[in-house]
Amino acid sequence: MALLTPEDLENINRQLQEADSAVRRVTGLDIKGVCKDFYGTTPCCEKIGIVPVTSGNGIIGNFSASLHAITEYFGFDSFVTDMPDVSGYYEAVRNGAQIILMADDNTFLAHNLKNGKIANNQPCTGIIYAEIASRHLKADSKDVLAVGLGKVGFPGAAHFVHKGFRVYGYDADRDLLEKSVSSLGIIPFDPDNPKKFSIIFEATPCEDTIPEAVLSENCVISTPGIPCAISRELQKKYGIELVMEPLGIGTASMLYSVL
Ligand code: NAD
Ligand code: 2YG
Ligand code: MG
Repeated sequence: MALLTPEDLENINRQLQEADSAVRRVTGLDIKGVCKDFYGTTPCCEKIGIVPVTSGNGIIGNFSASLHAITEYFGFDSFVTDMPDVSGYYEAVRNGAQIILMADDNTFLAHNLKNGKIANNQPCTGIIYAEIASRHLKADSKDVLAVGLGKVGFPGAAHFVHKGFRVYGYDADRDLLEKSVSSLGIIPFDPDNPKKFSIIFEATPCEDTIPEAVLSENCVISTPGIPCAISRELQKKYGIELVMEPLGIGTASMLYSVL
């Protein structure tokens, strides 16, 4: 399990601004615009309670503070509870939270207490990064390469399939690749027989997962995976448009999905 580190979340406001600019260049809309358009929802003064959780590996420095910054960045009214865990949940509800955000090592959820809707970060992240890539204004075909088909990558790949893209999928785990091929009808990507793509989606916890042979000039790589899938050198060489941010895009997707 790949957990965030406090270093991943440094300068979260700057990371969000840069991601917003990249999403605008790729899609013509900002992150909020894509979420609004995709989920068909608009915030309406929902108050968000962020509850730190100590179980398992415990509190991640910067995590709750980053969620606070992210929710405010997207225009929500939010607060972090003083107490963690069950006491924090109680505090959040007593202080008027309509949406609860909290995460342990396995599940990061958003729960709207008014309408009962609940969201899980992994599928919400995969889906929104796929949605952003699918809107690439300069895509030259409906072909997509999806690398990493785990808890984030599989829902992302499924989203491209539902939108009518031809998805070439790859995962280092052969069983998982087989499962994705049979359940989604995607084409298994053969690294020994590569082709070029203008849309690439990556969701692995490893670096350098995208071989140079698949890169086309000005392609989009939309990747929630940490660390980055592609070296700076290759980004520059191919003029790659990179959509990558450690927490905010996925959180926006969760929040818009429960409105
Ligand atoms: P997961 O373990 O469920 O899936 C990762 C998959 O990547 C696995 O199936 C694994 O076999 C595959 N993989 C590993 N190395 C590979 C390689 N070199 N080539 C191809 N496939 C490879 O993990 P997950 O929950 O899907 O998370 C994926 C990544 O996304 C992690 O880095 C996680 O921290 C990150 N994440 C980011 C955000 C965000 O908002 N940016 C949100 C959630 C998760
Ligand atoms: O409250 C806290 O500070 C901790 N209990 C948060 C734990 C979050 C663990 N999850 C992760 O690190 C991520 N894999 C999921 C977060 C989504 C964005 N990358
Ligand atoms: Mg994100």
